[in-house]
Amino acid sequence: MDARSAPDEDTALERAALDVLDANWTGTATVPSVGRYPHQWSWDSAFVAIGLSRRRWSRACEELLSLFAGQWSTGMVPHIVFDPAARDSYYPGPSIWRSGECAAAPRGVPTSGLTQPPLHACAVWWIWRYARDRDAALAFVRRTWPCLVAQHRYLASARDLGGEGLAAIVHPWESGLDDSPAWDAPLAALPMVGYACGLEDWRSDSHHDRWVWLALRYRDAGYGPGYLRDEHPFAVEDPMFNGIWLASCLALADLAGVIGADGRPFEEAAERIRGGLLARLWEGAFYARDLRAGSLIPIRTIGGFGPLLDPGMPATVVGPLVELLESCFLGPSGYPVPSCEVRALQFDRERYWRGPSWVNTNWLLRQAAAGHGLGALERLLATATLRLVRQAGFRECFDPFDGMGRGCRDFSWSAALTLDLLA
Ligand code: 9WN
Repeated sequence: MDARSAPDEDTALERAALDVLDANWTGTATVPSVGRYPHQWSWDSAFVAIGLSRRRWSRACEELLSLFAGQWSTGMVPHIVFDPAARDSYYPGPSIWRSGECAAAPRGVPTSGLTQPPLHACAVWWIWRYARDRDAALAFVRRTWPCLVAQHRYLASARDLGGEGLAAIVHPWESGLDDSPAWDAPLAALPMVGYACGLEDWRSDSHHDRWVWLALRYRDAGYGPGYLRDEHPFAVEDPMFNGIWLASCLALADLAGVIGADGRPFEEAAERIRGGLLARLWEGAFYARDLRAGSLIPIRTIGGFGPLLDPGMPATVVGPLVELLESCFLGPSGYPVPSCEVRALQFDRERYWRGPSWVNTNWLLRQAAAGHGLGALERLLATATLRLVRQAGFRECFDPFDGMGRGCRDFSWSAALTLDLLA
């Protein structure tokens, strides 16, 4: 059935999505989920702003402005901006990150010390594009422009740990794809035993302990760029993070035209990232590069499709990528797109980024398909995603075989991006 064929159903779905977003709105930002994630997350807010831009334009602006209130003086946009009024139910919370002790962090706005995929320039472009009040839109672009430029400058300087133009993530949480099997090997290689963080000795082998250990180590080094370059044991060039960064560079080049700034530096940055992706992460498919091990991580995940977000990717790369998507991700799953190649040993249909399908990555791939003129793929991804939320609701993620909802309910980006798909 065509998932877009029934107007009454569409209206009901739109209403339900707006209800979720209203319920998750704190007055200044949208939390991903009231119970499980009671603060503001960075790339979640970008997706929410995109979804709201055609329905609640001013709130889409507020969403990004409240996120930028947490931006560090280095330009880093933190992956969490904490709401001091929220129940302290999320771990690790502000008392673990201790951003207030770091001179670069904003005063009075507790944040994490990590970042997340830099989708924000794309979100600002969306807000600009769909504004009815063109003066207000121009004012918004002018206001956010310095934040976006600083964010991109930070990535190009402090995060080019490989020295070849790509940004490195320094923690799996920075990828947004937290427990992706792509991070198993670099996590397993962490020299954890013997490091006492003040809370306890680390002897556990669980992913969660390794995530926290890594965050604490970075914190104890004062969140410094020199430490990241020379000592931090986790540094990975991720194709999804860099694909999103590239798309945002192109959005910045377009936004430059809006405010009469020079867009060329951002076009050049996009070219540099494209060159880095092809030279460093492409080997018949895109893989993440473990900078500490000095090698590619040989597992194909949803992250490997991030570079498709670049409309300038050559056909010699787009062709094989689409073939891979169709044969190893779309074909074997009834409810695409699984977050890990279905035949991989690490694939797990029940565990977050190790198998389930997600609305946000479906939406990103749909954008990518549109950018390459792949109309059939674009429609398939939209239809499949709407089918998921119609059948299971705005869940955090979905079983790729039977479409059953997984993770929390009433999840903001699932609702927000549904609005965009219905628009
Ligand atoms: C850690 C909020 C975030 C998303 C991530 C998702 C999950 C957090 C967690 O939730 O990560 O940042 O506690 O697992 O993996 O993509 O931004 O929705």
